[in-house]
This record gives sequence, structure tokens and C-alpha cells, in this order.
Amino acid sequence: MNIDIFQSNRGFTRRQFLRSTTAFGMAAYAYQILPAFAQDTFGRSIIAPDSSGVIDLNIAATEIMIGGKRVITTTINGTVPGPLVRLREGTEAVIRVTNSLKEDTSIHWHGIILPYQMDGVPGLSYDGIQPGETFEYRFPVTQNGTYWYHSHTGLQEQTGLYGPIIIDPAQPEPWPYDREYIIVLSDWTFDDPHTLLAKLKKQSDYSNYQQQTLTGFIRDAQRDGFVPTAKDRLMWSEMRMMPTDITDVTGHDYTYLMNGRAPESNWTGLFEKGEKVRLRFINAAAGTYFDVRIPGLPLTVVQADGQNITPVEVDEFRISIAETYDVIVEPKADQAYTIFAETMDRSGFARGTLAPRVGMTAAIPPQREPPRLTMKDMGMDMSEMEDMEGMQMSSKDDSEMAGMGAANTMSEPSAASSPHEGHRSEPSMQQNKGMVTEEVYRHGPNTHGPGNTTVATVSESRLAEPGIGLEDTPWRVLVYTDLKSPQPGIDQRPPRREIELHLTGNMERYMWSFDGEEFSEGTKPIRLVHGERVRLTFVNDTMMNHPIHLHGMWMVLNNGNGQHNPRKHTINVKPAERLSADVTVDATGNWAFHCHILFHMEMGMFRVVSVSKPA
Ligand SMILES: [Cu+2]
Repeated sequence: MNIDIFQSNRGFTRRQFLRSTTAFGMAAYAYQILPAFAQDTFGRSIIAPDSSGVIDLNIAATEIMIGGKRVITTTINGTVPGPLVRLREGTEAVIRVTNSLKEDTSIHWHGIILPYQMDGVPGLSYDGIQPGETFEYRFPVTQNGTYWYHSHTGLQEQTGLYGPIIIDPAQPEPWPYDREYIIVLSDWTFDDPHTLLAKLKKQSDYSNYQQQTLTGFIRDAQRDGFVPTAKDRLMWSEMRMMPTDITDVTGHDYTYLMNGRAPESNWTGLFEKGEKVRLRFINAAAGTYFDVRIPGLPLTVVQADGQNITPVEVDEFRISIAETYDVIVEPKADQAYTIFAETMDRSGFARGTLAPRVGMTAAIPPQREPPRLTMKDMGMDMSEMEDMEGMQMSSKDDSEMAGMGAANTMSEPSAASSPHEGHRSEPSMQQNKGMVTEEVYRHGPNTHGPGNTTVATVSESRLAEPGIGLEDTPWRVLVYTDLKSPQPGIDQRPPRREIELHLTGNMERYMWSFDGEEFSEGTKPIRLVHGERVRLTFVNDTMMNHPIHLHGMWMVLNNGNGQHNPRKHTINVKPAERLSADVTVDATGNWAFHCHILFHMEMGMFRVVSVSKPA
């Protein structure tokens, strides 16, 4: 790595400048290819079923303009993102998808509860949609809110195959608003996504020295103990990190889009001052987390993953890949406001504007410093940290050390008494001096084989943390513990059993898996029985965030709100985090369950959840 290379990418580099000058020239052209929902309007453009109640979608390879360049994308009805699919709760959706590509395709309705045959995952729900074929999706619409759809075939999603879904509620919503906009965030690569993936796989070959230093450090520290290893290496000076420690693909390869527009072409939504504007944010990126804020406007978050939450006012929120958040803002001044969606690794941003009139812009905030992994992210045992006092820290700021607390773990790790080969992790009580007592879990002896190199020694709940790079933010940032369902969940049964799954990876070889096993034909499904209630416990053994998505059934996140725990379709698991979600198993069939980082899923962080009828 070289931190300078990374930083040179942060300002306005020459490459970006060239890109933007052409973008300005092409703005008018680009405008024409945007779907109706994304055009600069007063927010009233809606594509609903035609008079016959049918929605027709056509998937094709189409040349469009992105960031001032002509590119071939996979479009739906000619645009990227695809058109808004607008449905109504209590009706039946009929959507005909025609494949005009030369290869197979598919569309999955993300977050929608439906029969598995309609879920759109090739090999599980159906065979996919062959070239020239039209597949008719038909399912009852039993929910409401903001969702999205995307291809579940190969890497097609990365080439543009995604779009928004809004389901209008049968009952009025509890908060009024005057206008709404959909804001689809995504990442675009001018490379073939297969080339990008090949590059990631080859990374260790082209002497990614620092990356290996970090991974090697963790490995040695786990073997030899933290302090000896750190002393040996003068750790912080040596552990300068790659931006790829935070995210696989950075602004070097990605252009970040808001409603299909690069930052320079500035997607704009209009408002009249004093109006309440509902913004429906969808993270349709293949590999990018965004931190969203609108300087000058507080954000009242009213929905997460399409589900009502008790409104919470914040100034910024992180939207993990595949999540949705609905926020209400109330611009009172006759001025423009920047919608700023900075990437988690700070290597780029998507940007748009809310304005009272077309053509107005507001300042674009400076990008923040790239974050650094903390000891907690690496799952290091903090108990050794006391010994670190007096050790020379070469890092000027010790932000890495923030939040670590001076903690003692029990000196003897509990021996694993696990039903499956020490795979389960064992709790040990950690006393934070005078602070809340929290449970910290020590990893079992089974480190999941070669598919898992950087096993977090300890894991714990991080639901109340905003996440990497947002720790010291001087304004209010949404955290998962803020998400509280206004209504108690329908199923309050305690889970009958717990399934512990480790999120595992080998960063050097770009292998991603659950429990160290990359998905293949032979991988055993996770077997559930219809009618049962199970607890899924995720333990992230890696140093990366993973947004975990279950198809077909809700996951109720255990975030401390008891009966008001929120239900989600996608749950982000932070590095070295341990969290759990309860599932009411109410949908038979084979369902996909995977990390929603597209390349992680493709590499094998995927399982089949098989729900059978009770015997
Ligand atoms: Cu992942």
C-alpha cells in the first residue's frame, strides 16, 4: 500500500477532472436515459402497473452515458437504475420480465416476502430466464415500504441490473410528508466486473506488501500473543493499511452514482420550502457502504428495510449494501442542500442536491480522512492492552486505541465444549472497570481451516457503535440500537434453537465463506422446519463488514429493544462482531442466504436455507 496513492485519489484528481469536464458537456444527454423516477421533477413521477395491472420489464444490453463516458450496461427498460416498480399492499403483483440479452438473467425482489418460486434466484427458485424468454412473476403483496430488485445471476448486478420498488401501504403511514424522492446509491466500474474480481483474487501475487504485513501480523499475534508481536514489529508504524482493508474496491475503480448519475452531473430533487420531503434511500451498490448526510438538514429516520421504526432524528447514517432507509427532511430555507453519500473508506462519494429551483447547488463537504481499523475490528484480545502501557506508539494520534477501554478478560479461555468441533465460541465476562459489564466471546479452537486466516480472537456486540470511521463524528449518527419497531413483533416466542454461523475469509487469497466453507454444490443447506422459531447468531471472524441477507423471511435483530426489536432483510455485521437475529420460519422452500457484497457472495459466502414442512 501507499497511503499517498490513496490520498491522491481523494481530492479532485486530474483523472476525475477530465471525467467531470466531459460529464458537464454530456449532462443533457445523460438526462434522457434516466428512469422517470430519477428525473429532476417535483417528485410525482410514478410507474405503476398499467390498466391491466401488469408491469413489463425488458432486460437488454444498452449503451448509455455514465460519468461522461459511453458504456454498455445491462438496463431494464433502457435505464440504469431500472424503472420504479410501484406496487400496492393487498394486491397481486404481476411482473413480466423479458430477457433480451444473449445470456441468462434473473430478477430477485429484495426484501419481498413471497413464494420461493417467485424469488428469482437461479438454481433455487427457478432456472433463471433464458435469452428471448419472458418470465411472469406473480405474487401477493403483503407488505409495504421501500425495497429494490436486482439480478441474481453472476455479476450482472454490477453492470447495472437493479432498480427500486415502492409498495404503497394499505393503511396511512403515521408521519405526514408532502413530497418524496427515491435515492438509489450504487457503484459503477468501467472495467468488466470479472476483470475486477480477477484482480482481487490475484492481489497477493502483485506484491501487496502492506496488506500481507497486516494479515501476517494478526496471524502472528494470535499465535505468539499481541504484545510480543507488536514489540517485535513496532506495530503501528508498520501497520499502515490499505484502503482495501476497509473495502475491497475503492474510488480508484468505482464511480459512485446517485440515481444513475456521477457526482459531477448532480442529480437534483426540487422542493418548496417548508415542505416535508421523504427520501427513500436504497443502497444498490455491489460493494460500497455509504455514509449519508445533508449538511444543514436533520434527518428523521422513519423506516429501515421498509419497516416502520419509531422516528429517530440524526445527522448522518451509514447505509450498508442492500439496506434501505427512509428519512424525512424539512428544508426551510430558500437554498440548495447537498445530499452527500461518502463511501465508508472515504475514497469517493455519490452526490446530489435538494433545491428550490433547477440549477442550484450547495457546497460539497470535504472528504474525511480514511478510517483505520481498530484493535476491536481485528478481534484482538483487549486484556493484553494493559501491558501495552509504556510501549512506544509510533502513531501520532491514538484513535486506533479509542473505544478499546481498559478491559480484563478472564485469563483462562473457556475450553470449547462444542457439539461441532469447537466451532462455537464461548462467552467470558469482561469487566469494563466501572462501566457496563459486557459479554465478550472467545473464539473456539476450530478456526475453520484455510478459508479463514484472520480469526478474531474475541467477538462482542457492536450494535451501539456507528461503525468504522464514524466513531468520533461530532454530530448524531444512527446506530443499530436506535432501530425500534413501533409495534411489538407478532411472534414473541423465544427461539427453540440457536444456529451459530461464522463469517469467514482469507483476505490474501480473496476467499469468502461461512464457517470456512465456500459454497459449492456439495455444501449442506441450513435446515429449518416450518413453524419453528430459530436464533441465527453471526460471528464475524474477519476484519471487514459483511451485510448478511436472508431471502423469504424476516430476521428480527436482537438489538436490546425487546418486543420492539426491528425486523430486517439485511443485517450488517461489523468486524469481530457477534450479533443475533430471530427468525419465524414461515416460508417453505429453498432460500438464498448470503453476504450482499457481490464479490463475497460470488466467492462463496452463501448458503441455502432449506425450510421443510414439519414431519
Ligand atoms: Cu461479505
